[in-house]
Formats: sequence, structure tokens, C-alpha cells
Amino acid sequence: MTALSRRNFVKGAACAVAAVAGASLGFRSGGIDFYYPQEAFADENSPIERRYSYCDMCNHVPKCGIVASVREDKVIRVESRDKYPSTPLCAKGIASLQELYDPHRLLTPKIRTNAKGGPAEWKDITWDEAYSILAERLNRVKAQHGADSVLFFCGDPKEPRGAMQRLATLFGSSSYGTESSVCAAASWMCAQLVFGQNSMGENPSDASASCLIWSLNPAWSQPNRYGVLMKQKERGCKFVVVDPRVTPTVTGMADIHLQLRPGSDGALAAGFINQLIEQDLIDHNFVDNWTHGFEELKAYVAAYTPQKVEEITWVPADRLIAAAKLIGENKPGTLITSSKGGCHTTNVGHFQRAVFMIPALLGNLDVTGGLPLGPGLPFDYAASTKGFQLEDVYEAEGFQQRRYDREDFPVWARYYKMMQTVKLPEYVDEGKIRAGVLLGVNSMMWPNTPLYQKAIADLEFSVAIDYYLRPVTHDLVDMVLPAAMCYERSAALAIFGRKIFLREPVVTPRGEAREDWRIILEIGCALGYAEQCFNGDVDAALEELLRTTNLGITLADLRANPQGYDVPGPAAAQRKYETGGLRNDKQPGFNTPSGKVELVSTVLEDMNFVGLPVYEEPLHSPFTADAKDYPLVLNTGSRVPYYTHSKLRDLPWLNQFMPNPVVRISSKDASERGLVEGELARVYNAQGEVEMQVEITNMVLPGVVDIFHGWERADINLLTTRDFDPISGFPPFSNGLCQVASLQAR
Ligand SMILES: Nc1nc2c(c(=O)[nH]1)N[C@H]1C(S)=C(S)[C@@H](COP(=O)(O)OP(=O)(O)OC[C@H]3O[C@@H](n4cnc5c(=O)[nH]c(N)nc54)[C@H](O)[C@@H]3O)O[C@H]1N2
Ligand SMILES: Nc1nc2c(c(=O)[nH]1)N[C@H]1C(S)=C(S)[C@@H](COP(=O)(O)OP(=O)(O)OC[C@H]3O[C@@H](n4cnc5c(=O)[nH]c(N)nc54)[C@H](O)[C@@H]3O)O[C@H]1N2
Ligand code: SF4
Ligand SMILES: [Mo]
Repeated sequence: MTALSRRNFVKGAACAVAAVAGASLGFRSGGIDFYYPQEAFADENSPIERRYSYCDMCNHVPKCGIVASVREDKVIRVESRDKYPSTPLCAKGIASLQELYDPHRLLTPKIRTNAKGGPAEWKDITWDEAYSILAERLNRVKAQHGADSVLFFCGDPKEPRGAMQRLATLFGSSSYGTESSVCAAASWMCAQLVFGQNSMGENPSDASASCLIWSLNPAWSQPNRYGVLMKQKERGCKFVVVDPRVTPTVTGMADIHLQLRPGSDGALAAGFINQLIEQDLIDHNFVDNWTHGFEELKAYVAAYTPQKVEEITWVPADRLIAAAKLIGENKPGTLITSSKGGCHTTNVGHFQRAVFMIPALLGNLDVTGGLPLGPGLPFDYAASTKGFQLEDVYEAEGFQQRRYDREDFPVWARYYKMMQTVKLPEYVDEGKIRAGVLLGVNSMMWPNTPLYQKAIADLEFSVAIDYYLRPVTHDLVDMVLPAAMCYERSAALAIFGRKIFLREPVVTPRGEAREDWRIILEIGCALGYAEQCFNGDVDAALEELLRTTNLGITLADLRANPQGYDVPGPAAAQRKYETGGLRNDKQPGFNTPSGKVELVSTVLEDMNFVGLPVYEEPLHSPFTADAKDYPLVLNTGSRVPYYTHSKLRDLPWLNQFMPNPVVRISSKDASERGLVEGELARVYNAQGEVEMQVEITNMVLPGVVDIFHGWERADINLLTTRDFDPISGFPPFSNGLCQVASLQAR
């Protein structure tokens, strides 16, 4: 796709859209005004209605609230929504309007007419034809090879996951997977292992004296959250930020910045704990009564003195000492971890546990102003329920025992009823997976992209569901189905604490596009599960989802409360581990096998892993032999404010900010290589090579380069390696090795 000129944009869109520049563009109460030219409307006096929606451009949950101004079934303006828990809209949210009316959107079901191997040629088909072909093909694969050989997959989109998992289970397939097998879930799992429930940490509240941010850059990745944190900073909450880069979050918020070498988190976390113990900052009462393995942990971290940690992590010893003191002396304090930053390393299954041990050792768990625990509403993070996902069927019918990923990643399989997808190439090669229903799939999301492209291409049959035709992945599938975008669809729910919002469509889908939920339910009907798929009726499915919460809520309740439905319930109590409020069996303690916070994991030990949170050096690092040829640490995927993963590159309002892929490099490394700002350079290692524009910056440490992922023309996952953390299965996107050289030097 080429960048759109305004003229093409206006001509190609079903209706015309506003100009970017000029008088029609201006900030207004947190939003931006966009007006269609008058000639776009049949009636020049047609009314404008304001309707509630929410944005899903970054697929975060929950999302930012939007008020859409709608005229003649067209969204003409988007603004931040007042009195909504998540605001304001970021640049991507505002540009959602441009994506909605992008003339390149996929608007009809298509089937491939040529053999795989080159660019796909497509023929438009009707929805009925599409369903009939895919049902026949999927049922054939099932009859020949069993239901598990069909993969049901959701990429970054979160909203359709409950429906997709239900469909997989109805079909009888244990092969349900999502992008979460390289995002966030490693962190949740570590929290499970330590204190028995998912967590990514929590924002500080007015009662918090400190906050340890272990690698998150919400200034760019969650702008709505950044403002919330800044308010706490202004109130006086102290912040320590652990991040290899000098981000706006660091400059805006950090009292102390621990700028570590990417991938060395495990050593830094051990050193942090060492200092909490050395400086006698731990909560002895909590540690004595509620933790398991303290003496072993203490003995292990004793070796991680600030001086040794400095050698490993490059963090100055005095800074580590000061950071532990700041967090340890300012209680209660909370912790925020990242779904990405530190997760993408082969040591994550150990180091993230060490990070979650910090609030435990300080007695900051489940206290006001600390890290709250305890059962929330019975939804998962994608706003679905166990009942709707048919988890009872999954368990009763032995899906778990049949899973292909169980041997590769037993700890992962224990915690998640979704496949760890990183071994997809192997499962396809071995004939285990032979077909796929792939919603929002992007082959560039995994390390060493070509192997995943081959895996997708080798499927006997695959159907992708997407907003766009993206050749890097869709050239490899047999059929594509057009998905409706957020303004065009209802969805699962947005849930904030005990407040639930329903989103309904504000305009009719363009072309033939249909809602993801509807498509999944209709595929289910075509496959023979019409009754369990509510004959394709999305409202009926959402009603069932609400019924399975046992909260007594109906769709009518949600519709009657457009400003959010408050689920009645008790105020959250503190220290529920003392009263039995955290465990399924209602006994005091934590939801772990020992009932304690596990500083040495009994679960891991039972599965023949080391129970202590041990530090292991990345397999490719400045301390390994290949650093001779590839001396720079390759840190990939740190979020930029304008793009989400592989998306949005073609929206002019966003593309203007970052038209080309860039490699961020320190001035020291650039001058050593004779690189000048803006030139095109080679970034390469033993596995692959890409070309990118040089950006010389103090943001990164000497010895490290920083590169965003998802560029089709410079896919950094050609260089990332398939060394998977044995506990979580996560790949080392954050810490490979590479070299950068001027193209002139070839
Ligand atoms: N090197 C490197 N690789 C990474 C990462 C990294 O940091 N570094 N990060 C990893 C992480 S954390 C993640 S989450 C993944 C993300 O990787 P992906 O899951 O691949 O994310 P996207 O590229 O945003 O989207 C995939 C596709 O979904 C489509 N899509 C988006 N929304 C919808 C929707 O609502 N419905 C439908 N039907 N389609 C939709 C998009 O058009 C796109 O084609 O990448 C991972 N890969
Ligand atoms: N604009 C935008 N927003 C997004 C997304 C997007 O693609 N674009 N994607 C969404 C998704 S799916 C995700 S997972 C989140 C991620 O959200 P964040 O976790 O905030 O994302 P990042 O910026 O990738 O990583 C946070 C910080 O981790 C640091 N980091 C990198 N390597 C390491 C390391 O080895 N150790 C430590 N301690 N820190 C490290 C980076 O320098 C970065 O500043 O963002 C979400 N929001
Ligand atoms: S952060 Fe931006 S892209 Fe993400 S939901 Fe909010 S407005 Fe949309
Ligand atoms: Mo992610």
C-alpha cells in the first residue's frame, strides 16, 4: 500500500473524509474535530448524533472511551469521552477515523485462486459461499486427522477471544492459541507462581508512598495511564523506573532510573532483593508468617552484591542501593510490571518471579496503597467467562491431556487453557496442526518470521479474518474474511473494576464487513453448532456470557446504563490472606500449593525446574562468544506512540511521524561505525539482515540498539532467535545480538 493522498482518500472512501490540515483540525476538550465536506451528505441539514464507543486501535483492554459524532451513518468526528475511566484518546485513537474510511480496507470475503508460493490472487465470494467452503474443508481435516489438528487462533485482538475459545471447544479442538503466548502472559504466570493469582502490578493510589515500575513506558504504550501516574507523582509518590532506555516515563516520573543492560533483569532483581535484606527493609512479620523459602532466597541473593550486579547489568552500584532504600522506606508502595519490556527474555520465568517477590518481602501485598489482590469479577481479561468458554467441557473431555504444547511447556500448559504457539512451525511440520481459523494473524509477530510463514503456508486450509489484506501473512492463506471495525460492531464488554460498559455499533459496517463475534458464531453454525452458537446472534451470545457470570446482569441492564453499570458488591478488604479471602478453599493464605508466597516455587520444583528465581545470562549476550561478530545488544519492539505492532503504517496522520523504520543507536556506537544521522544502514546477525535509517540518540545505552517491530519492509523478527524460556516459552525479543554497518561499507 502506498501512502494516501487526500484526493485518493476522498475518492476511494465510500464517503469523503476530512482534511488533515487546516482550519478543520484543532484540539478540543481532549479530542480533535474532523468534519466531512458538505458534499458528502445527502441532506445538508441532516442531524448529527453523539454516540458512545471505545477505541481498540492498540487492542489494550479496557480501552479508551470515545464519543463519535455520526451523521448519515458516517462517523464524522471522534472525541474523548468524559466520565469514562480511560481517557484521553491518543494519536492512534484519533486516527481510527482514518482507518475506518481507508479505501484499502478489506470489504468482501475472498478466496484464493492461485497456488501458494507467490502473491495471492483473490476472487470475491459471498459469505454463504465462504462459510460453506470453510466448513467443508475444516470438517474434512477433522475427519481425517482429528479436531486438534485445526488451530483456532486470535492475534492481538482481544475482544473475540471468548467466542473463539468457545468455538474451538465446540469443534473439539484443544488447539486454541493467542498472541498472549508472546505477550503479558509470562508475567501473569510468574505472579501465579509467587502469590497464586494473575497480576501485572497496579497503579499507585492516593495511599501509596512509592511505586516501582519494572519496565513500562506508558507515555507511549498506554497514554491514558500516563496521566494517572503523573498525578501520583505530583502528589508526592516516589518512583523507581527500571528500563534500559531513557524514555519519557523515565524523564517525567523517575526519582531513580535503573538503566540496565537488556536481558539482565534477573541479576538486577536478585540485587534489589539482596539490598532489601542487607538494609533490613523487609517486613519480618509478613516474611516469617506468609512466605515459603526465605532462607534459601536470602542465601541465593547474597552473591548478588551491588558491585557484582553492576558488572552484570551495567547499573551503578550506588543507584541500586539508593533505589532499594527509596522503595523500602516509602511504604506502602506498589509495583507495575510490563506485558512486554522485561517479558521478552529467556530468563523471564525466573526473573519476573523475583520482581513479584519485592512487594511481598516489603509487606506491600494486599494492603491499601500496595498491590491489591483478590478475586475480581468473574471475567477474564478479554471480558469472557469460564462458563461461556466452556471450560467445564474442556476439562471433562480431557482436552488438557491432548494438548500439543504440554510437553514443550508444561508450566505454561498448567496455567493456561491456550496453546503456547511459539512451536507452531514444529507442530505443522510434524503434521499435528493442519488447518487454521486465524483471526488477526500476523506472521511477523514471532521470532524468525520465515518459519512461521512457512507453517501458515503449509496448512492444508486456512482462513484469516482481518481489516486488511496484508501480503506478509495473507499471501499464505486460502481465504480472507472482512472484519468490522470498532465503530461498526458491538463486542464483549469493557470492564473497569466493578464497572461494566457495553459497546454497540455506531455505524453500519462498510462493504460486506461483519463483526468478529458474528463471524465466529456463524462459522460455528456452518460447522454444525448452530444452537450453541446462538444461530449467529451476537446479542444472544452476549446474554449467555452475562448469564454465566452469575451476577444477575442482563444486556438490558447494560443498555440502561450507558455511563457504565456498577456491579454491587463489598468494598475490597485488606490482607485477605489472613481471613481466607484469597484461596479457592476459603482457607487463610495464598492460592499457591503451600498457601504461602512462594519465594521458592513448589510448582516449579515439582516439574523439575529450579524453584529459586535464578539468574541466567541470555543465550546471545555481550558475554557470549558470538558477541565478537555481533557486539550490539538487539533490543526490539519497544513501543512507539504512532503504531501498533504491524498496523497503522499506511494512515497518513500517523505515518508522517515515523515514515521509515529506524535503528536507534548511541553516538559512541554510531561514530565507531562511521554512521551519520538519517543514513540507511544494515542491521544484521547470523540469522538475517534488514535496512533501517540511523537515529543517533542518548535514549539508548552504548552497546545497545533499539528497533521497533512489525515493519513489513524491515522485519526485525528476521533477526530475533527462537531460544525460548523453558518456563513460559517466551522468545528473547529484548536481547539478541546484532551488528550495524553503513551501506557504504559493503
Ligand atoms: N520483535 C518483536 N516481536 C514482537 C514483539 C516485540 O516487542 N518485539 N511484541 C510481541 C507482542 S507483545 C505482541 S502483543 C505481538 C503482536 O502481534 P500481532 O498479534 O501480530 O499484532 P498486530 O500486528 O497488531 O495485528 C495482527 C493483525 O490483526 C488485525 N486486527 C487488528 N485488530 C483486529 C480486530 O479487532 N479484528 C480482526 N479480525 N483483526 C484485527 C490487524 O489488521 C493485523 O493484521 O507481537 C509480538 N512480537
Ligand atoms: N503505541 C503502542 N502502544 C501499545 C502497543 C503498540 O504496539 N503501540 N502494543 C501494546 C502491547 S500488545 C503491549 S504488550 C504493550 C507493551 O507496553 P510496554 O511494556 O510499555 O512496552 P515497551 O515500550 O515495549 O516496553 C516498556 C519498556 O521496556 C523496556 N525494555 C526493553 N527491554 C527490556 C529489558 O530487557 N528489561 C527491562 N527491564 N526493560 C526492557 C523498553 O526500553 C521500554 O521502554 O504496549 C501496548 N501498547
Ligand atoms: S491508548 Fe490510544 S490506541 Fe489505545 S485505546 Fe486509547 S486511544 Fe485507542
Ligand atoms: Mo503485547
